[in-house]
Amino acid sequence: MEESNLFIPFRQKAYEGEALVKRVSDFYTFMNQRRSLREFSSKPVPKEVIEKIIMTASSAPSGANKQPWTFCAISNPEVKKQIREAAEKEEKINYSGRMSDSWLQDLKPFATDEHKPFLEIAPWIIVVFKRSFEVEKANKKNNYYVSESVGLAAGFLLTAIHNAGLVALTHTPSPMNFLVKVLDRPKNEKPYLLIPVGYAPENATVPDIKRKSKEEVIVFYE
Ligand code: IYR
Repeated sequence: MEESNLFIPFRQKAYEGEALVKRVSDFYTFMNQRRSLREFSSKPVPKEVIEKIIMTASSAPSGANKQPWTFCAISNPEVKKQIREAAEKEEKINYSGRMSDSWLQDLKPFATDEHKPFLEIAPWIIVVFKRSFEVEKANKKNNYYVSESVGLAAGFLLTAIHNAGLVALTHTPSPMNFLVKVLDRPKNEKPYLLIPVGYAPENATVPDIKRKSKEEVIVFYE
């Protein structure tokens, strides 16, 4: 990737007035329909779809444009099985003592437990890795604002998945180090999020949770 000081014209369509208000309202309505699912159909999703979704994620802003991320996309049943088994092993320990009582209480509405069958059922698992440094000619070069950058890319990823009419779960089996081994990742990569992706199954249900109101989340200083 070559960097240069060249500036090029910025092109983006702009909107005003009613068209602007309609556009942001429609997008809010669309995005507000996004939900995390813990059940998936096994219906296949083409590789080129996953590839394009990941490239959308990779268009996110990042510290000094270092793009400090790697996305591993897994459809191989044997690898998915290994991930499920390792994740369930950690989660069993979490649910039987590693998580506090108040944490378990907070999770009640989501009816989660240590069983993660969706890790084998979903046609794809995307594992997002953060790259805290790069190795250039045997020299370590730190990346900048790595967690912020990868978080932004993960947000873009979820948006692209939703736009595709697919569903996902932002899953964090903890600890996630087993993913480095299972996926044979280099030393500069740390697992950040594990995201099963696929179609929603028929008759899927989701917890009846509420999103905060604008009064709760916005403070204007006019
Ligand atoms: N990682 C566990 C527990 C869990 C934690 C939070 I915070 C959630 O929002 C959901 C689950 C699990 O995946 O079951």
